[in-house]
Amino acid sequence: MTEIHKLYAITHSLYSGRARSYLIKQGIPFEELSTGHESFKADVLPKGKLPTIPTLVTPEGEVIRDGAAIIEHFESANDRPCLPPGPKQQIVSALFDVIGTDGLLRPAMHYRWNFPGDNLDFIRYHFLHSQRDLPQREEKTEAMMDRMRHAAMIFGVTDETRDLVESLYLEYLDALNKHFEHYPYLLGWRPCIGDFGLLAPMYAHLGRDPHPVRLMQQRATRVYRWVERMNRADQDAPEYFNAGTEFLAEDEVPETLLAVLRVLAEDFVPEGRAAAQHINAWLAENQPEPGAPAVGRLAMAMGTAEFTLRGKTIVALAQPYRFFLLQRVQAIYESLDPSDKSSVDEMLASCGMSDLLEIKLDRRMGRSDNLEVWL
Ligand SMILES: N[C@@H](CCC(=O)N[C@@H](CS)C(=O)NCC(=O)O)C(=O)O
Repeated sequence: MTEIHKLYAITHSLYSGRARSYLIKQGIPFEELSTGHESFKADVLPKGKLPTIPTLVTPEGEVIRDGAAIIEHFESANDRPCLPPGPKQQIVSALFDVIGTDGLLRPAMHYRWNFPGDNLDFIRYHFLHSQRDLPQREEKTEAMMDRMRHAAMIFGVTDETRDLVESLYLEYLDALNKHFEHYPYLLGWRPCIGDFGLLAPMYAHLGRDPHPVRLMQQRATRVYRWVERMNRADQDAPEYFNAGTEFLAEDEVPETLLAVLRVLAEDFVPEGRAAAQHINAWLAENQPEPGAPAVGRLAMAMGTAEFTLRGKTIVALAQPYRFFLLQRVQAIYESLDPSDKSSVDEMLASCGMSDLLEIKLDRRMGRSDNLEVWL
């Protein structure tokens, strides 16, 4: 038996970037394989249940599907190296994890799919080579790409909203760039869970596809450096001359990071409210059995929710996964004593995120047999 983990993933996949970075940073030896390998269909999928990446196979043969579950597998076994000690920092870390994996899909899809002149050949290479060289490979590539091309629209980018999506992204990018003037990671000198979540959209799409990566390099060099840093095992912070090694002391959440959250709150909060309302109506109508899967592929989506942002209407896919991760933020809050709760309340109010503690689905979600399920 080998000690090497197998990570089924691929370079251009959004969610893969999160798990890969975690394995790199934690020094966990792994080999990366695409799902085009025979072993994926034959051995992994029956246990992973859905053909999504990342999916991890441990040296003992355990299969773990889903980036959050992969990270949790190692965190729980190793004394939680990526959980900051303070309550405010824990909340911020968990919040960036949700925002990264679910709150930045709109710009990620927009900058990948709506700049075909710069991006298309590059993207096609990756979709093509994620599969074996079988006769229908070209056809399958086009079909896969068409399915994903629609994703930009499904998440709310249209001719009417495009300028708005871009302005919001650029404001966020500028704010994050400013934050990294002071620290190499979100909460100081080492990555927290939130860094990995945030890397998901910031690597494969926004920090690697030709059009958006140029934008990032030219406009937000420090963000680009963070993306590089998150893919290296060492701290990779030579440009910080006072570097420490830990999370910031005394549960500090820098004002520069709150400024990032303030921009992100503008769509994340109203979108969350609208999606919760939509999914709650779906739950009331469909009454899924306890244990029924709360996850599917894009095609099996529950529909869209509508919200207003800076005077424009955005219609975007409502996905339960956002609330699965939001439950974790809310659970951290619930576990706090009253004085910690009030300092968290004050922090969230200062960046427009207070409502997130209240936005909930009428049914909780858990995980069973590699699937998110309704409890
Ligand atoms: N919740 C999962 C989502 C994984 C996911 O949707 N991955 C995409 C690639 S970035 C995928 O495999 N899509 C294929 C499909 O949905 O069929 C995670 O965080 O790992």
